[in-house]
Amino acid sequence: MKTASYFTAIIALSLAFLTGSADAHSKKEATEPADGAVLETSPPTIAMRFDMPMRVTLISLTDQDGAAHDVTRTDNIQPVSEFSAAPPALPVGQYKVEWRGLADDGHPMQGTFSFEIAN
Ligand SMILES: [Cu+2]
Repeated sequence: MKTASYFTAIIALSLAFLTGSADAHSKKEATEPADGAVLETSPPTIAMRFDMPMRVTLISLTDQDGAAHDVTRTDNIQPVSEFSAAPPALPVGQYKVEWRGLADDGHPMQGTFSFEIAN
């Protein structure tokens, strides 16, 4: 029956949203610095932890003026569960990290997080 399967699908989808198990990927990756963090000094590391190996294809660090700051990555663009890169010494300001990647299951993923360095 078409109607029944439709409702079954709706219920399955609702449950999946409630439990968060629909997607193999967590919606919020753990990051370093944490999203919204206010730091007193330039962070030694920019890092993201993934729930499955991720080939990070792009990482960018920009400040409040939109200026890009190059980070030094060590992953050789290989799939990693924990990506980390070293930023240069950053002055006081607001920063945004944007990344794109390809998950082990072939899904393209992306994310952003922000932090601030204050006096
Ligand atoms: Cu996936």
